[in-house]
Amino acid sequence: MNYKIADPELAEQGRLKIRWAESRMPVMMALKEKYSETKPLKGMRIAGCLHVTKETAVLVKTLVAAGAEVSWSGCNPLSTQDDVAAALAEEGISVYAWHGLTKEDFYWCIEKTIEFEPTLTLDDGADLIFTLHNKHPHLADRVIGGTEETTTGVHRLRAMGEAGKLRYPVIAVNDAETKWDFDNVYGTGQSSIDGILRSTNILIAGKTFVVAGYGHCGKGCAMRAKGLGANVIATEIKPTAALKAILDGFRVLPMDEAAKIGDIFITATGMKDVIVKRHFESMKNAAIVCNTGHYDCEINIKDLESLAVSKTEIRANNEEYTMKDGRKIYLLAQGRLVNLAGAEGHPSEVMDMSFANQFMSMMYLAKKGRNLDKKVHDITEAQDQEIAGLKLGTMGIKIDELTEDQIAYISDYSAGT
Ligand code: ARJ
Repeated sequence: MNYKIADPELAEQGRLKIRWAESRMPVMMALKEKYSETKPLKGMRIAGCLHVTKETAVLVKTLVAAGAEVSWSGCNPLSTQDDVAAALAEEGISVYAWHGLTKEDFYWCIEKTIEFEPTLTLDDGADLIFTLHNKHPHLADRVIGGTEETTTGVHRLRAMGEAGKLRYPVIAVNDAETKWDFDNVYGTGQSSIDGILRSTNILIAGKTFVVAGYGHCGKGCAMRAKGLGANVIATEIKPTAALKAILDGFRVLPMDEAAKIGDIFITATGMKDVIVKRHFESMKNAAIVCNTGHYDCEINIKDLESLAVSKTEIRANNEEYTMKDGRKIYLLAQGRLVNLAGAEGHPSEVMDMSFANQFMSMMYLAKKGRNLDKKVHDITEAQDQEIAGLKLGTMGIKIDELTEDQIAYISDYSAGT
């Protein structure tokens, strides 16, 4: 058996989910059709480590249609949609993922995809690249190139590249304009609120909503919470980001102050220990705490546990902690990505562009990866514009074009006032 999943019986439900995603991902469907004849990825063995969702299934099926062999694991213990995994396995795709993995299972799944001796890797959070580099350096040396989906992964891989430790080139999909200005902002904004609502069903209007981190993801959460009538407070460590939050109309406070007044807290920083013991100690009764960053270290759960006398799963993805003084604090999705563990991740429409970047980067690496330096590379401006153009086309939106005369004007340095 070339897969390990929770329940093969869920395949039919998974197939329908994927069909629904396909109906919202026109750029991916166009790429699939375009490359299924020529099969430019023929001969490539792609190992992927990325949330097993209906959108990811569309990416996997597009890679397979373009000729690749694929082996996949999830990149978070709580984000796998078991029905989607079943549908992929049914199609003969080698998938190792189920919801509720232990840490041991998590790495076992990654190891299974490494056994396949990939020529390309596709990561979200860089766990596959790290495992290859740390445990199987000889196999890493045979990899042509890889991609990385998310901010946290890109940060670490850039550090690794600068230290001369990368054994193959990596493309920073996250840093494409058609990824971080859309997926990170509008995707995270909507899906995080979706995760909060599914696990609480609270009224957002009138609540004090604290967003830790005003990067692309935090900005999206703040914008959508405001739209639902919340009073939004942002916390930051970076002066320019704090200023952006202020000029976007939000309050900025240190977390020590925000902790006392927030009703809902969401971390979107990529940093550990953003909410710790002293914050839990000063929170109001019934405060809700969750995270939308890649790793579950932003909220210090050990600190929360140390203050609690009991905990009860009060609803799915919602645990009620009772403090020694009787206050209750509610932790969503065990501090893991609330949008993927508590809901279904970003909507398909926005993943359409992120995954078009993944797909085109895989094609680029298959063709040119052997000639690239072993460091982190950005997506080209041409690829960004091509994907944005394709997306606009599928939306039936036309834009203007520069005339010859205008092109000459922008590069003319002799003209002045
Ligand atoms: C697969 C998703 C989905 C989804 O692109 C987003 C990112 O940077 C990740 C951080 O781990 C999550 C990823 N993402 C969001 N929504 N991946 N399917 N529906």
